[in-house]
Amino acid sequence: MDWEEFLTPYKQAVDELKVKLKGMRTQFEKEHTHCPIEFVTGRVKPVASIIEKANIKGIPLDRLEAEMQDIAGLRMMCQFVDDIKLVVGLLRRRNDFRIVEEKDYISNKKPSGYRSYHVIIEYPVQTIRGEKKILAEIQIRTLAMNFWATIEHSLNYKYKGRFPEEINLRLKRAAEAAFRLDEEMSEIREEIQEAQMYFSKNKERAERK
Ligand code: 0O2
Repeated sequence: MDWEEFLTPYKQAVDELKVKLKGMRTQFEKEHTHCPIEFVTGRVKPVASIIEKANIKGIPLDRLEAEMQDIAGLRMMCQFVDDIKLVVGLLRRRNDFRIVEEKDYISNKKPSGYRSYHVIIEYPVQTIRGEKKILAEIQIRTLAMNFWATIEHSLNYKYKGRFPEEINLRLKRAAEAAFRLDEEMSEIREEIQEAQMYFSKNKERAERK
């Protein structure tokens, strides 16, 4: 398997999608309206992780393109839970890719405590041999959901999912705390947004002087 050749369109897709999704943020900033997107990241899954996941899920290497949805992965972080719906709505209205599946791990959190909204897209990459459609996964989550998932992911790397009981308990409690943090922030959402808008306008005024 020539991994470099296989991953080239995925790298291109991640680069392009990062520009496009970050562009959404810039457009909100220009309008001085509340920006539902805090920041955007993207990555191509490392080869070792692709092989490991393929083994676990029993995906033959010649079926990766059709069956592994997150070789190209984008992440959009939001301040508030309600922003996630807004962002998903914006993604649904775009016509530069097709949504093939949506996974709502916010209404239905995973047994691990993981919460996030996943949108699987089919993205057309333009190559010198014509168009190639690839699958990509956009994860949309709040900063609190991201904090928890990042920590859990690194612990998972160390313990391979077999957490000692103490860590397991702490992770469950941390997931509940992240959920409550999101709820608390939603309660004072309007107050926070007014303050942020005031700050953003003043900053622009100061820069113009
Ligand atoms: P990495 O290292 O992020 O690339 P499914 O059969 O649909 O249940 P699948 O195909 O794994 O399973 O899709 P799913 O569940 O939507 O998960 C895809 C990605 O979501 C994962 O990629 C993680 O990034 C994230 N994710 C899902 N569950 C968890 C979780 O319990 N904890 C954390 N921290 N992240 C999670 P990878 O390949 O696991 O990892």
